[in-house]
Amino acid sequence: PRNTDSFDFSRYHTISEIYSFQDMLVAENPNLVSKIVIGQSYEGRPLNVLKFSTGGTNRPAIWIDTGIHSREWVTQASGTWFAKKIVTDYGRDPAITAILNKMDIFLEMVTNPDGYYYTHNSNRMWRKTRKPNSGSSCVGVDPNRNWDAGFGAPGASDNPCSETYRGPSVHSESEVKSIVDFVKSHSNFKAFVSIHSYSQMLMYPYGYTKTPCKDQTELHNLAKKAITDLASLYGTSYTYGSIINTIYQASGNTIDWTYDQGIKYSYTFELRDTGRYGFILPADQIIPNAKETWLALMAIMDHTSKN
Ligand code: ING
Ligand code: ZN
Repeated sequence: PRNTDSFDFSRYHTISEIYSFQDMLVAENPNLVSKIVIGQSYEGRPLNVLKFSTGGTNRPAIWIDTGIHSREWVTQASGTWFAKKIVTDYGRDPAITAILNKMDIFLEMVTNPDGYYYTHNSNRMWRKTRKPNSGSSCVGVDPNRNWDAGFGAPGASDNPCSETYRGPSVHSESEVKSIVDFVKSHSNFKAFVSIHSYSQMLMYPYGYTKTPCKDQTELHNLAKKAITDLASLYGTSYTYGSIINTIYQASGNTIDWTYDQGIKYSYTFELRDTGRYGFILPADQIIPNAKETWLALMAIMDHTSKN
């Protein structure tokens, strides 16, 4: 495609197609969208973040990432759809316009680019990063177990061959450390949403402990509102709650770290479906999935901007 209007959101795209989509979106919307390279992956690919901003300096901000697990293709695809939705609706939809007049949105669409490339070219079911592990022939670390939040606790593996290998040390993965450094230096994130698939869930901290987080009541009520809005479109049913009570114990996960950094509205999604197709979700579900998820994101962003 020559522009983002002719980008086909109803199909899955390669990493180079997504990178060129990002550059086209920036070129078409220079007053709203810019691209920030927050680091590079183990194999040297850029870690691109799109910034949606209508001005100001270091405004309170919302972070959204998709594709930290490479095989969860509906998430990267949804990320591209969200980006187009923001530029299309800004100035037309009063709700997103009000949010963007107060806050910035940062969107990392391909959070694990080496893994994403590998799912297209070698193994469709690859989940982890692609960094070799010393002393093992198994490759990669689970980037959703590598964060400094209960690192080493139950809910992750110390075996490099495991799909949930936590890595040799906290933030050992460049794809994780680059976000850590960016979030710390920005220091004004109010919401952080990390998007996975599949299972149809909306979760908040914690994953590493059963101890309820201090904002549990507010996060629970907002999650209920968000999944109710989501279901209003096509009736898709989501469960919700803390990570450990909703899916399983998971230590070193992204949003436990962001929450403990003081980012109150830390959420993680598991998008469609509930297992019929799993990671290999048919492409004709990309747009309906993205549209319903957007309603939940809007609920979270709207609440964040008013609190
Ligand atoms: N499931 C998640 C996993 O990393 C999860 C569940 C999500 C745990 C968010 C903690 C935080 O195991 C998938 N499908 O990746
Ligand atoms: Zn995942």
